[in-house]
Amino acid sequence: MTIREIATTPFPGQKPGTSGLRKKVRQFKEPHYLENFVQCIFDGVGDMEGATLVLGGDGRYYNREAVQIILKMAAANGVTKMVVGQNGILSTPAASCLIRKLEAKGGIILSASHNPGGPNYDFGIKYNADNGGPAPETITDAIYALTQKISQYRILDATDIDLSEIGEVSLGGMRVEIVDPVREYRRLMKELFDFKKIKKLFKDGFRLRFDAMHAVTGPYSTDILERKLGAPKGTVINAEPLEDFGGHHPDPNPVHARELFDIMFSDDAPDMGAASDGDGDRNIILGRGMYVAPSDSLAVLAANAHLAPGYKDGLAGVARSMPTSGAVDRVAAEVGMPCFETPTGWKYFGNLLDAGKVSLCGEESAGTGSDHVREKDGLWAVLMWLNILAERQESIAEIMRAHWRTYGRNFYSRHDYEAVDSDAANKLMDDLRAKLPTLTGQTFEGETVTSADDFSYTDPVDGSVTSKQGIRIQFESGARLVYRLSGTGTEGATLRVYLERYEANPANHELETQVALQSIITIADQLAEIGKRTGRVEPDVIS
Ligand code: G16
Repeated sequence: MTIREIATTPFPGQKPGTSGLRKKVRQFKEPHYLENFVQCIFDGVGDMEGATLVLGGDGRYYNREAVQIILKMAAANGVTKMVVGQNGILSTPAASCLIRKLEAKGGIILSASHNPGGPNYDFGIKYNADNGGPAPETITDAIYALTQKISQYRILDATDIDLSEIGEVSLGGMRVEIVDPVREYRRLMKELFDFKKIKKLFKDGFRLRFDAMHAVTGPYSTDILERKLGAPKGTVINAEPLEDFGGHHPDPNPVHARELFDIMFSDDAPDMGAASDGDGDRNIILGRGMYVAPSDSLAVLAANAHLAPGYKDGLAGVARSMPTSGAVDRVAAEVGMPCFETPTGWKYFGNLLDAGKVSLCGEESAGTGSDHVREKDGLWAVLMWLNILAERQESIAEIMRAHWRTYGRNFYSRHDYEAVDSDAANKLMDDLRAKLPTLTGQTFEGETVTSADDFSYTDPVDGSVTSKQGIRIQFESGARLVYRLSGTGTEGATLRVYLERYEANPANHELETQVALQSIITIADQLAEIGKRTGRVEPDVIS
C-alpha cells in the first residue's frame, strides 16, 4: 500500500464554529474539502507518530464515506492506532468517554449534532483533545490557519475496511480497533447511577418514553434503558438510527420533537418523557403535561445530584453558559458552592472541569453534563433524572413545583429566527452594540435597565479572554434579555433571543411562560427592531 501526496488548494470558510466545522454535505463532498480539513487537524494537533485516536460519528449521511477517508489519511499520517466505533458509530459523549478511558491523544467526531441529515443537509467534523472535550481555541485556531495555506494532503492508497465486525485489523502500518460503541459508556453509567434502584422504579410500573429521533442514541438507550434497566420494550421510540433521521431534524425541541410533546400532553401520558439529538449530547425532559426548561433541569440536577451514587459527596461547583437562566445560580448560592458563567460552547467548561472547579454544567440549549466526560451527555441526564425520581418517589411536576417554592421561578424562553439574511443579522447586532452605552437607567415597559454589555469572558484557569459573546441587558426586576447569533447554523444567520424573568411569588408560578415573559418579549423587539429588520412576524422556533 502506498501513501499518496495529493496537491490541493485552500478552501475559504473552513473556520470551525461553536462546535467544529459544520457545512452542507455537498460542500464536504467537493473534491479535497474533507481531506483538507482532516490534514489540517493532523498537522495542527501535531505529533501523530505513535498516537492513538478515537473515531466515530452519529451515523448521518456521509458518515460511512468520511470514516474510510479519515482512516486512510490517519494511516498515511503515522497514527499508530485508531479506535473506531462499530460501523463508524459513536455518540459524542461515548467518544469523549473512550478518549478518556483509553488515554488517547484525542478523537475525531463526525456529526452536525441537531442539524438535519441527508444529501441536501448537514455534515460536520470536530477534533476533541486528550481530556475528551472539544479542542480549545489554540488548537482550532491552528487548524484554521493551516486551512488557509494547505497545498497537499497524505492518504493511503487502500481499499475500504469492513467496520461491521468488532475486532482488530491493520491498515498500512496502523492498527484499527473496531469496538462496541455502547460498552464503555454503559460501564461508566453503571458507576455513576444506582441501576438497582432505577430497575425497581421500572418494575414498580414507572413509565418513560424516550425519543431517540432516529439518531445515534437509539442503540445506547435501547441497551441501557430497556435491556439493562428493564424498562418495557417500546420505551424507546424512533430507536432505529437512519442516515437522514427519517427526514426530521434530530433536534429535541417543541417543534421537532412534536410526537413526544403530544404524547406527554395527552390523557395517557407516561410519567416521564425525554429525547436526545443527532449525536446524543443534548437532552430534554418532560413530566406528565409539563416541559422542564433545560435551565430549570440544570438547577434541579444541581440541587439533587447528591442522590446519585457518583455525586454523593456533593458538587465542587457548577457552571452555565451566559444565556442559560440564573436558576442554577440560586441553588449554588444556597448550597454555598461556586457558580461560573461561560460563553456558549461546551469547550468553555473544559478548563473548569479539568481544574476540579466544577462538577456539573449545563446550557439552555438542552445540554447538561458533568465531570464524567468532557461533552454534554443526553442519556446521562435522563439517567440522572431517573435516579433522582427513584430516590424521591415524587412526580416530575411535584419536584419542579417544590423547587420553585424553594428558590423562586426563573421563567425562561428562547426565540429563534432562522436563516435570516446574514448582513441584516450582523447589522442588527452591530446597531445594538452601539446602543449599549446609552441603555442603563432607561425604562421600557416598566422595566429599568441596570446594565447592558457585550459578554466577555476571562477564563479563570488560563486567563484567556473571549469577547463579543452575546449582548446582555439586565433589568432591575431581575429580568434579563440576551441577543446572540448562533454558531452552528449552516444557512444564513440564526438570531437567538433569550428571555428571562424571575418570580419569587408562588402564586404566579403557574403562569404560562410566554405570558410571564410578555413585557421582555416586547422590549426585545423594540430595542432590536427584529420584525422590521428581518421581515419576520414571529420566531421560527420558541423553546
Ligand atoms: C453546540 C455546542 C454547545 C452550544 C451550542 C450552541 O451544540 O456544543 O455547547 O450550546 O452549540 O449552539 P448555537 O451557537 O447554535 O446557539 P451542539 O449540540 O450543536 O454540538
